[in-house]
Amino acid sequence: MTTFEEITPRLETLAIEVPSWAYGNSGTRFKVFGSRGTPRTVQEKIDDAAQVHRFTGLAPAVALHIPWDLVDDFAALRSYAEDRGLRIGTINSNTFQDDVYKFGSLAAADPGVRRTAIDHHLRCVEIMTATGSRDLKIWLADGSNYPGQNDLRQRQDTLAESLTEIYGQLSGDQRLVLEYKFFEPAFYATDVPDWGTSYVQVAALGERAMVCLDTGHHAPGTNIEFIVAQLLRLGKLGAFDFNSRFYADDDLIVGAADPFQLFRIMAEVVRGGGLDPATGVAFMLDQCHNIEDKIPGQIRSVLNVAEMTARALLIDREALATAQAANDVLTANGVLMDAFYTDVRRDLAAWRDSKGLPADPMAAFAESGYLQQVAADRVGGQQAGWGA
Ligand code: AFD
Ligand code: MN
Repeated sequence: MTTFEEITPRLETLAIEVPSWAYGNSGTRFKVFGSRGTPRTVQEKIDDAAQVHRFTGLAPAVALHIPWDLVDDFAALRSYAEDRGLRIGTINSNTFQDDVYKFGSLAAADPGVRRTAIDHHLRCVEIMTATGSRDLKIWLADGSNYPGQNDLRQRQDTLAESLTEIYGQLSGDQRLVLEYKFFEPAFYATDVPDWGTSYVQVAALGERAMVCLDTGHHAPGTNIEFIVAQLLRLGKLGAFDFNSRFYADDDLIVGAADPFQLFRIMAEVVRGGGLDPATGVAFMLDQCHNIEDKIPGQIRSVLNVAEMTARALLIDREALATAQAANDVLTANGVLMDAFYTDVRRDLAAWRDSKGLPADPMAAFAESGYLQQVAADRVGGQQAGWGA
């Protein structure tokens, strides 16, 4: 029987990256709701992100999105973040919001469009060097809405050529993580729709190209933890984009829609060695808080990941292996469910307290008055959002 005290050394290695864009206004294609105190600048987004780490102790990095977070001096921005206890994490490219990319970007048929998209990514690599970031995350909206619109096969070759040039610009321990999504905004075919396509593309590039798994990017019913197990086995799980969904890419608070699925995902992460920092898996959140307060939404997300990770670490692996080897179906399932049903919230509260962190981060943040303060301070200017 594994005790909570025995798992804390591994739990403490959890380092979640919060997304800068979660602090801006976001929404659906129907409406983006603003809220008082929303950041106007990337510095204010970093101020908000620092609150999540301050209250949880498990979110020491903030991922940036380019061009939304463009500044003149990224070395200065790196210092700004570090002065607030954060490092700048993954640099997310954006080739999904400019008119030039109407028919695709890195996979576009037009070589001029591809050049523009490649140059955008080369700029992102320059920024990575200034911020000390390890990962360049690429998510492409490239695809088609109607059969016949694109040459599906040719676009794979075209994409490979574009990625090869970008990959060639990486240096040191810099990596490229390629994210897949089965639909949206393209509705008939997406050029990187599934983990297999991402894997094939990154395997062709080299050892510093990895797959990014966004938990909201699968068809309903997909066994995501199987993909986690497989990518860890292949040494190609580079990053998660954590969120949860009921129907599509809803970008809701991770664990909110299905805590059991998050537990099963973390169980495969633990089993596959993904929790070991040396394995290099980035645990990023990729969420939009359209109707709930953004900072508490991020705090809740970090707490959900920590809670399901703790439960996954409590799985009695010896008993599980014995039952599996004996084809003892019900015992094996029971061992897993025992860990899932273990309420670790009091243990986590005591652990935080022992670290000088608030036992109840949500209540502590609410009592801090931070939201009221920024609502009073951040008057005027252009609130950050999807397009900002
Ligand atoms: C959108 C995309 C994808 C990407 C994110 C940040 O669906 O998940 O990672 O934007 O660029 O949510
Ligand atoms: Mn994502």
